[in-house]
Amino acid sequence: DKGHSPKSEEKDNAKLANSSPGSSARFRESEWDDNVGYFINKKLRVWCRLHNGPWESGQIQTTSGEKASVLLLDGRVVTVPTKDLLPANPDILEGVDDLIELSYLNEPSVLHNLHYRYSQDIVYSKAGPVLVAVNPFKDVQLYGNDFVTAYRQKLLDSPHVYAVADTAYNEMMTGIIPYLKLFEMLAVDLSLRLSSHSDTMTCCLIDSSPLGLMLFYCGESGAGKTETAKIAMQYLAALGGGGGGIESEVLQTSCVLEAFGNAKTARNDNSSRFLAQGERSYHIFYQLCAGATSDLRGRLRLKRACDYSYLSQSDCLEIHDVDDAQNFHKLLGALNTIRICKDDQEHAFEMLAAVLWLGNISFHVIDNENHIEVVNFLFALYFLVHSMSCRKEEMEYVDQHPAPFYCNQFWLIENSSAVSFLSLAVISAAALIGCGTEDLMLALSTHSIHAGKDKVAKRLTLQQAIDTRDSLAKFIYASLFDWLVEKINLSLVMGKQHTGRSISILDIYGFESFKKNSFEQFCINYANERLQQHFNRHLFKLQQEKPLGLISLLDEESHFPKATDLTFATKLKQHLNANQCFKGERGGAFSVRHYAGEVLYDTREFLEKNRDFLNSEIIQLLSSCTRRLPQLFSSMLKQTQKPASSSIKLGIPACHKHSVATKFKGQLFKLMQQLECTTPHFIRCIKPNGKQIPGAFDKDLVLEQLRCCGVLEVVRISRSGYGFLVPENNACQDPLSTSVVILQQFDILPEMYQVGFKKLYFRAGQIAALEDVRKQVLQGTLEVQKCFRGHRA
Ligand code: AD9
Ligand code: MG
Repeated sequence: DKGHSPKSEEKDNAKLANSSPGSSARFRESEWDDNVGYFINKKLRVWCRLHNGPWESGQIQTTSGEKASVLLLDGRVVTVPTKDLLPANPDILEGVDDLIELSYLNEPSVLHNLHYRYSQDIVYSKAGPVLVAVNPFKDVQLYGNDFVTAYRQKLLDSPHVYAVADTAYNEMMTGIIPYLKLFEMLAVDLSLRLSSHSDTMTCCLIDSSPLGLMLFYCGESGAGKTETAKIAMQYLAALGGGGGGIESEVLQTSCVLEAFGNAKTARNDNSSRFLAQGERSYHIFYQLCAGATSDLRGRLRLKRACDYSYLSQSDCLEIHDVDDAQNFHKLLGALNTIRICKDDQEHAFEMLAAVLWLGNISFHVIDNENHIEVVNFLFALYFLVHSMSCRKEEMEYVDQHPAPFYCNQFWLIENSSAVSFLSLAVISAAALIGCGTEDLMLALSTHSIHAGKDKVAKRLTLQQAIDTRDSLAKFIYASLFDWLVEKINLSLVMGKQHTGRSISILDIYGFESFKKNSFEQFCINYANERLQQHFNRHLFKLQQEKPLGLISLLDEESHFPKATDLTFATKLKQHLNANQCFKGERGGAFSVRHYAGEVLYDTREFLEKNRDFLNSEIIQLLSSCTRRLPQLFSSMLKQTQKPASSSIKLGIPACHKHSVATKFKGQLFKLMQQLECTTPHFIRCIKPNGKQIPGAFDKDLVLEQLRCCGVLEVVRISRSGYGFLVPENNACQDPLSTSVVILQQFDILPEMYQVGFKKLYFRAGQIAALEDVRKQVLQGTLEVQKCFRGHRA
């Protein structure tokens, strides 16, 4: 019983600790005056802050008025206002497993505890019911079979993902939760990161029956959600027997899903989803370009990653320490393990190559009104060199020079009709998709409008053509991803016996706040906001905040053909300025106060990204093509079949029934419904520094994350005593009398307890009864939370 007496001595002062909740925890001056003598007498440590700087550890020497002189650890003696002092925890509580064990829960104490553990590579801590995982950014010796066994056999009980996974597993096996179904759930964002276009989110379900248990990850981008999800899956796979079987298949799915679903961003080299220089599109494109065998390259007409404009425009083709070619081979292995057959693999690669080739299709403006034709001579020289016999030196020359170079060359022979239909990009894309080259060119450059009974083809403008091309590319990629998930799910359940029980793992993209934030960040942060609300509802029983209604306004404006980003910004300001979480900013900007901080959004491209329309020509093209993957487009096309007549009247090439934001919202809604039927296990991932380096613990950054995600509140609630159960007018008595008042108030009979000098002794069962009441009150209303926020303890 380590340090029982110091602890209980400290707890005599719990009144102090309990009276200092709220993010800016501090004593009320009167209380500090009452207790400062105690701190001096016992030489207890305090936290002391100089000129709003970092909190430092020290001991109070003397006080006069509202000032105290404090001896710091480094020997300096400083004089500070008492409001800049907070009680520190005794040494015996240094590095406790669960933050709720701390006598004082002020921010410097919590941060110190996490930092103390982190410096010893103990990256996991508990905060009451929540596991806090601080990203080590290096390999830590906490995983592997020995640890799995130790946690399974309860030889280890320190906080760990394994322990959370084990609890979930036990709950599942003992059937505490009825109606469990085998399935696995991953929410993966599906943005095709082309020309910084928009994101959508898809949930991958191995079985769409009701959710059982949910391991639930939250945290900023780069905090470690995906890695933690994988560690949990490792544990569960090991429990399932390890080698072979569904377990290893499940593990291999993350390799496949990551290749197709993750990309390098500024915050994370493996972000579960392009915006700026220095970022990449999905890993799979680079892997394919780097790792495909020469046979496959030939069949896919594949070039190097730098030859594709979708990949080359961000000036970032490689990631430090990542071997794309090697990862491609790992991916092939994983695809084999999860039994995606060679034919299907080949077809999937064809679709990827088609997407890359689509990106290389350029357009040529042919009149003053910006109408275009497809630039079908872009790669003509290249094609000629390869398809007709030409000198060897010419061929080498062409091979060594990237595409844009030819583009310039080509203007010279632009008028030659011999080459005008020989664009390698169009030809390759059409061949890979399985449609005619001319059909593809027509679909990308025109759209038909109904004039009475007639259909008239109209040329698109340059921007419309680019949008159409990019929408097609995104549509193919999104369909491919959906197809892949379906394949994985089928493969995992095929021929297996269902136990009817499941553990689900949710891993989403984390909260993002960059210098420039656009539609993508808005969607990502909106999703995180919803998940935070779920967390709050579950742990605090908090009422949901009133929604902003921003998406409805965006949709309204997206359907209005004359609307611009600026009219959208003005509309937002008109409608939302009264909302406390919204602020209209200068120009086309606005900011939203999210749970994790205020984010400044730039409305540029919001409307365009939200529309993301697939025009009827493209839909027809896809329905008529000899698809290599028959299932690939079918389900996606179903959603887009009926062109919205209103948009046709308006003459815009629009067919999607729903905007990106509306679809996104719908998917989130479905996810939230499923979450509501699970028993959640929350894991909060914390990013200790912004540089992705091991060892560095940026206290401000960590504190920011702890504050905004509610971890500090959870700790306070979890460990708050019974004091708040007492009516206010009884609260000022000594602890023992207060305790007796509580017992009387909740009808605990006198014969059920005995009052000692410093302690109360209960007969069996009484604590449980009292604990029940406490829980009910705690979870009952927000009022209670306010109650101990309001310093009534
Ligand atoms: V995002 O919202 O998808 O952009 P995540 O998923 O939160 O983000 P991720 O899991 O990808 O972050 O972790 C980022 C990097 O941190 C990883 O690539 C690892 O290099 C590093 N990391 C995270 N957790 C661990 C760990 N337990 N051990 C070692 C880790 N390294
Ligand atoms: Mg991730």
